[in-house]
Amino acid sequence: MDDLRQKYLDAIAAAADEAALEELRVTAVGKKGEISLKMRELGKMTPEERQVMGPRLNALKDEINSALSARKAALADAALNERLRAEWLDVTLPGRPRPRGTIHPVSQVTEEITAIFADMGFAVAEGPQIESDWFNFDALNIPPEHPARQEHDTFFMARADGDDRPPHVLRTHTSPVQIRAMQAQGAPIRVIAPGRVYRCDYDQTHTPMFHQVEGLAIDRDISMANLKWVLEEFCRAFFEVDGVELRFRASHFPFTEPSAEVDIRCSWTGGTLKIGEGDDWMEILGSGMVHPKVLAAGGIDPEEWQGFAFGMGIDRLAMLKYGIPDLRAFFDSDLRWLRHYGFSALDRPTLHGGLSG
Ligand code: 2U9
Repeated sequence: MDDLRQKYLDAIAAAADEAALEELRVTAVGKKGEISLKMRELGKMTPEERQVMGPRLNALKDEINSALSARKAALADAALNERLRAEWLDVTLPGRPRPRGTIHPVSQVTEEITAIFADMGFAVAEGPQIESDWFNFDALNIPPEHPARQEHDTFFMARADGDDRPPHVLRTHTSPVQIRAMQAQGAPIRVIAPGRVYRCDYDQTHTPMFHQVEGLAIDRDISMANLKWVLEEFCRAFFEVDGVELRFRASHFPFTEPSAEVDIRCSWTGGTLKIGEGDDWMEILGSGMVHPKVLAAGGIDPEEWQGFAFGMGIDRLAMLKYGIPDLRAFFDSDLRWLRHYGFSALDRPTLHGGLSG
């Protein structure tokens, strides 16, 4: 009996995990375990022997059961302690530093422009930056021999040797986006297309990649008067001056007829620009009524529908609104410049936002 006791108590003390403990429980005190079998032998004993052995076997069974529970609890404690040690975390450490980047002025101004036109019911349309020459030129009433093709300083994509099809181009304006939008949605339509455009030109006021936003509104009875109101509302909201005054100057673009360039009243005194006052005029955008051929290229019947379009340079608007002197610095990725001219991620563009927001 003592040997049996010692054997099991030693084995329990040495058990490394719960599975080993369970195996020991079955061999010792399970239904067919060693101690249970011994208890069955009580029946074959004399009453005197039974009176001695019965209580001793019961006590042994109890002792083994409590040794099993104690060992099980000790193993659970050890496992918990190990987890607490391994997964320890100092919650008093300072948090991670905030990212130090800023919103680029071009992104900020794009968001501001989008918010203003969204408020007037314009959706945002997007399209590829590598275009076929049909979408970039032909559809916009710029046929191959048209002088405007040369003026666009186009970047051409290479074709494979022996492929005689006209090369793709880097879009020179966002207008192809509106052709695609017209084809996909039909009329009526009201969209703006902000995005990157490319022209092979580089000097103080030109970079080979810049940003445009163009707008298009097509309906049955849209006129130049609607164009004028939309652009005035836009300028009022964007430059945050109630007294904006615009001047429409007759002009020419292949894709609009009639066409107008739009100037804004301003003053330049002491090198600072003030919008809405003074005796100077500054050109800020181009516009017009969409040419019937352009409507047709977009799959819209010019006998039934008409509308206006406009275009402006986002980079230049950003320079004017936020007093940024040099266009080329926009694309230098100079962190000191970005910290100076960039915007906090917490600044949300709103209709009343921007300068005062
Ligand atoms: C479609 C039909 C007509 C978009 C227009 C202009 C006039 C314009 C310039 C302003 C400054 C480009 O960034 S800039 O150099 N844009 O003067 N853009 S009308 O006309 C469209 C566009 C798409 C389907």
